[in-house]
Amino acid sequence: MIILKMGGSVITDKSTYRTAKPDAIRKIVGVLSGLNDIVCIVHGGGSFGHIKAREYGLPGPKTEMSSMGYSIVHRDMEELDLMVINSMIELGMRPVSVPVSSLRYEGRFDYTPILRYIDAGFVPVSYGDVYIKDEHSYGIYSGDDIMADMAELLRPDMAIFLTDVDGIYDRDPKRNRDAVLLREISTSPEFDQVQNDVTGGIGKKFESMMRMKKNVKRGVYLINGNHPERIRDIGSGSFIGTVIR
Ligand code: ATP
Ligand code: IP8
Repeated sequence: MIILKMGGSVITDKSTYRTAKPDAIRKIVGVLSGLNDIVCIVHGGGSFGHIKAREYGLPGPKTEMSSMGYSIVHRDMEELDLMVINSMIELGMRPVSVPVSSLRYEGRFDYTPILRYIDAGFVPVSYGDVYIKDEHSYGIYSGDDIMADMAELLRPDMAIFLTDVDGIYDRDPKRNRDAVLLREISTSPEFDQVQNDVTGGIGKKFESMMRMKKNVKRGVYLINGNHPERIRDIGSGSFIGTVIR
């Protein structure tokens, strides 16, 4: 059993509002459609989530402005989600979209609909999303948080995160040409602050990955989503990526 998150850094251009990378989505789905143990897919927001969230004060207190932002961010995330869903259907998968904004009851997320879809043979797809936190405030639940929750519920063999770099490095590989890829890790490196990300960037992602490792049998992987075929190399000597166990 595998759960997988397509990161916003690989399926969108994170610096330009509402800009998807349809070829990257198709390439990833092409590999996923050939695996028979994918049970749940999650995707991030990239430029469909983080840019407007920041602009409208999300996460944060309920105001006229943030309420408008809530609708816009959710609409944009649905648009990105539809691209993922369309690719999956075109490649013969049976996806069903389950947004977490509709799963919040009494201060927690109720994942029963996702579990029902898995039991019925569908591949539920969820994504980082807005949610009503309480009477006075809105939250943003990251795809990384959803992955951690799924790991706890499903106890999968593997959890795979796809981003636009080869794995976890000792420093941001985009800013440091001599950054070193960490192939197997158990403690946190120093992470640079990501300015355009309302859910904490790579540092927060690493925390979620660490949190979930006890619930994942074979390991939590971070792989370059521009080379999704590397998923098939997991466990072999030629594998390129990072595993946390
Ligand atoms: P989203 O939250 O939109 O779904 P994502 O899950 O794809 O995005 P990001 O939060 O954007 O992931 O994190 C990936 C980015 O983190 C990479 O583009 C990389 O440049 C940056 N990064 C910073 N420090 C590191 C590091 N030490 N190792 C790996 N990546 C790093
Ligand atoms: O991109 C947050 O999810 P993430 C998405 O997985 C939004 O961190 C709506 C900003």
